[in-house]
Amino acid sequence: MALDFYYGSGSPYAWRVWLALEHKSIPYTFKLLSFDADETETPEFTKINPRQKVPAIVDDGFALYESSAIMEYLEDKTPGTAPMFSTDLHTRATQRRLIREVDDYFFAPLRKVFTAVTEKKPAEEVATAVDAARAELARWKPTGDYMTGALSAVDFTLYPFVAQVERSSQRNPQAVPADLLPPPLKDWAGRMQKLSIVQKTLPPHWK
Ligand SMILES: N[C@@H](CCC(=O)N[C@@H](CS)C(=O)NCC(=O)O)C(=O)O
Repeated sequence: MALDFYYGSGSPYAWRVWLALEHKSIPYTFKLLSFDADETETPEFTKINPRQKVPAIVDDGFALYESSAIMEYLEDKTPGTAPMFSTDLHTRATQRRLIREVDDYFFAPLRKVFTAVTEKKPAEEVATAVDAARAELARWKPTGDYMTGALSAVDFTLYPFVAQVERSSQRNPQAVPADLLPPPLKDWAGRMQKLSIVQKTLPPHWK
């Protein structure tokens, strides 16, 4: 039976789970919730995720939220099909570490840039946020075609944030400079963008 996948357009956390579902070819029923209509706050959805956030899944009556836990669940459900984590002990540990680093360190400086731009803060404030973001972005270098060699859950976790940087820079080049992404990350993002699973899962409101 197909699992229910609760998604909100533009959520980088929900996007990573969508990429994982597509990568692993796990059948799912797509449940698009509207943030504008507060559909994450309905009593029905609150039973699935009391924190009222997407993504969430319900698989054969089992409800799970938190994107990285969902990715691990999907991997454990069908470990042999299109793996998202390495079987090598050290690579797998590194992948888990990088996923934590995306959530704990990568996004915060970028959020400051997005906030400074959308709230039309003074140019100086935007520039300070951009410098801090550059320092974080410089840490991220793929070790092969993808972040840890083969395509993995790390790429699915990181890409939605990087795609957001590229989109912001196209829409607002004065505030978000085109060279904000360092070359290794830009090249990797170009490879990611070409993947059919990425094209299929672009946030609906981006299209
Ligand atoms: N730590 C959570 C974060 C999920 C999250 O923050 N989701 C946001 C969208 S990006 C959300 O659903 N917010 C509810 C709302 O804005 O109504 C995860 O990894 O799943």
